[in-house]
Parts: sequence; C-alpha cells; structure tokens
Amino acid sequence: MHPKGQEEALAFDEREWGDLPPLGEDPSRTYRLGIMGGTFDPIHHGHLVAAEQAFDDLNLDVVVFMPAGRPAFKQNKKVTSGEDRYAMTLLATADNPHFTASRFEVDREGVTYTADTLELLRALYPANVELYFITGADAIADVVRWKDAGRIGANAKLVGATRPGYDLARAQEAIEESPYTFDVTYLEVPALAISSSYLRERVMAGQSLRYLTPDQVTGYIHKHGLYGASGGRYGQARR
Ligand code: DND
Repeated sequence: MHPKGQEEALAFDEREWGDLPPLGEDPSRTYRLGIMGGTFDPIHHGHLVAAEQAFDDLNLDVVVFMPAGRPAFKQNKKVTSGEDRYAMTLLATADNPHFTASRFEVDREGVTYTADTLELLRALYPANVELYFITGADAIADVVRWKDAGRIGANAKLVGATRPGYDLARAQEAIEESPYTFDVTYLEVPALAISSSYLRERVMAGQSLRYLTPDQVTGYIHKHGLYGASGGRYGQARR
C-alpha cells in the first residue's frame, strides 16, 4: 500500500495537461493560475500589459493566454483562423517567463464558451489551484450576461483591468443585478487605448504597428498577408 502522499502524487501526474502549465503539486500551498482569454485578432501590447499587471498585483504563478477557438460572440464576423491567432499569441508571449500560450480552446470543437473552458480547467486542476479569468473592465459588465455566467462565477475569480480614472459604475451595477455571485478584483493598468481593430485598420492602411504589438507579431502578419498586409509594402503607404 502506498503512503497517502504518494497516492495523491500519482493521481496528479495522471492528469492530462497538454500544453497547460502543471500547477498544484505541493498540497501545502495555494497556486494562482491567470487565464487571459481573447480573440487576439491580433494580440497587442494592451493585452500583454494587462496580463503582466495581473501577474504582479495578484501574485499569480503564471498567465495562460488562450485564443478563443470559435468565439461565442463573433459567429457572424470574419475572424482570422485559430492557427494564425494562436501563432501570433505564441510569438507575443514567448519571451516572458510569466506567460504561456495554450491551444486549449483553439483545438476544441464547436463554439468556445468561457463557462465550458473554466469548468474544464476547474476539473483538470486540483483544488489548491485558484483560477483568475482576466478581462478588460469594459467587458466585466458583459461577462455576467455570457452563456451560463453562473458557472463562470462558480469556477473562477474575475480580474478586470481598468484605465486609471475609469468609471466602474456600469460593471459594478451589472454584477449587483446579476443573480449569480462573482468575485471581482479591479486593477489599474497604464492607459492603453490600443485595440485589435485599430491594429487591423493600420495594417490595411499600410501603417506601422511598431510599439503597438511585439515586432514578431508584425512580422507574422506581413509574412502571412493578414489584414490586407502586403509583405513588400511593409510600413509603406498603400497606393
Ligand atoms: P474578446 O473578443 O473581447 O477578446 O474576448 C475576450 C474573452 O471573452 C474570450 O476568451 C472570449 O471567448 C470570451 N467571451 C466573450 C463573449 C462571450 C463569451 C466569452 C461566452 O462564453 O458567452 P480580445 O482579443 O478583443 O481582448 C482580449 C481581452 O483583453 C478582453 O478581456 C479585453 O477586454 C481585453 N483588452 C484590453 N485590456 C487592456 N488594455 C487594452 C485591451 N484591449 C482588449 N488595450
């Protein structure tokens, strides 16, 4: 018969981590896993700064960037392939030891709902791993209305990244009016008005993405001709 500790270790090893960070091996401590979900079409410095701030302020062990497979709310919109969005996410996070990128949602069949993702992660990780779903503060008011929002609140804490001076009234009102319980922490991140749509517009107009997203991401966009990019005209105005 195995001593109790060994049996627990065996059960832990048998979990299917895939490319997710293995956490929770020491039962005497609590681990904190940050999950940055996004369409990431493309990923940019706003996403990266928010995640880094969450890592520091909430004392997270790691932040997993998880590009959505078929995003729940963009079924009528054209979205770049999951492979391209995952590749850009991998490039953007590769040099930061606090970050990792995962195919967890990209490889999942059908529409990827956050409630399902968090429930699957909750089942995969032992109870000493807390889940923190990081999102822009503007999105917090929406999260409470996402599919099966009750399951989101039950399985993870929410982290809302705000701009300094941002009015939290809409988010707080939505949380209060919700029939479900949410544990939300708000973080102030440096003012970053960067958005994926702004980057796509700039690429389409032949403008530079320098200082808006890591150069590796810009290189990938041009190499693969995403968002109307033309490799030969990188950084030059379109005619
Ligand atoms: P977005 O399309 O907003 O991602 O999706 C965010 C997450 O919500 C994904 O995991 C979706 O699957 C999930 N979602 C949305 C709607 C419905 C459901 C799930 C459902 O299950 O029913 P973006 O790539 O646009 O942005 C990624 C994150 O980064 C978002 O939380 C966004 O608010 C935030 N963000 C910024 N944060 C700080 N500074 C900036 C930011 N720009 C975007 N400049």
